[in-house]
Amino acid sequence: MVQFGRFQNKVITILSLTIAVVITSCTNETKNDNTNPPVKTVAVPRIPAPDFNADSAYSFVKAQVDFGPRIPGTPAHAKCAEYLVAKLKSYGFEVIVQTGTIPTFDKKQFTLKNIIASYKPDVQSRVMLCSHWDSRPWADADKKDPDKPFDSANDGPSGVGVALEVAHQVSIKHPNAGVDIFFFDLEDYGEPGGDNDSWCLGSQYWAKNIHKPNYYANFGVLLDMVGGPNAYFPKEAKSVEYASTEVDKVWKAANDIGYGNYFAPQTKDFVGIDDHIIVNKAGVPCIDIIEYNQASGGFGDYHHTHKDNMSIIDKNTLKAVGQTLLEVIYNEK
Ligand code: AHN
Ligand code: ZN
Repeated sequence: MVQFGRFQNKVITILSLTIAVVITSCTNETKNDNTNPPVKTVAVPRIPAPDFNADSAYSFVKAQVDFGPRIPGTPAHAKCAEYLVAKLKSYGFEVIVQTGTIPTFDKKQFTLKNIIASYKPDVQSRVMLCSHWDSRPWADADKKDPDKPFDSANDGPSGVGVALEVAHQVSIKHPNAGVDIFFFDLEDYGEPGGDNDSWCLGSQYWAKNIHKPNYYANFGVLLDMVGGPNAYFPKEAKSVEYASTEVDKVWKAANDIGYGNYFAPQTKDFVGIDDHIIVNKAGVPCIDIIEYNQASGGFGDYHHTHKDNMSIIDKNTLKAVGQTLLEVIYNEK
């Protein structure tokens, strides 16, 4: 048997592709006498990703909202954690619940629960998906009842719902890469206009207490407010700063499969703090898919208001984001 090294294999692959191109040129082209053959580009074959089921993702968003606001310290929060853990386990993921006692800016204390789930934990090449699963305790951006809780369907559950449906598809058709899903707690308990450190308490805790020695992923994608109708996802500036290659990869995948109307080429700097910044500082390149509102030049008008409920969750947006993620995951070497 002749053994080929990696280099020879590459040469053989390139030769075969060239032969294939020559054959197709001969059969498909009408003959012309031009001595310069037409320049051909060979498309890299994409690995078919499974279909992301937006109805299923929507039902996962609704299931969270149906518990009531998932405010730290409440029964709804505790029950939702159980639901998320059970769901991830049912898809064959290995689940760790990281707990810690965390003080908040308003001098309270909560038991934080970061839910960390791994598919094929021993595979080296890994993709990380993250979202926060807690609800902000107050609709403090609303003129009416700013101190009351709100459903928070897009802020938290949309990202969690998309990630759960990715987990569901991964359980049916196995990708080559490993997949880690991080549901961070206590992201949204920050002080309005206050210190950045008052936000993202779950991811900050994880960064200081990494769940596994030497944990690493090729890159991470944070999903934040990924369910609004006609959502506009520009390239988020901090993501570009920390992980421009990964931003370009995800945005290209989205455009390749027809979701260029959601994933726009512009870069917008509108996120002061979010979990991806903490993950980047912990050493894993991480990008944020987050809705930008062109009218306000910032977050959507529902953000931290009573408008953020199931009525603003659009299956088409969940599909655009989820299908893009599957496209990236199944093509990850
Ligand atoms: C602030 O609102 C300060 N940062 C954005 C992080 C966030 C909150 N995303 C959803 N809710
Ligand atoms: Zn929020």
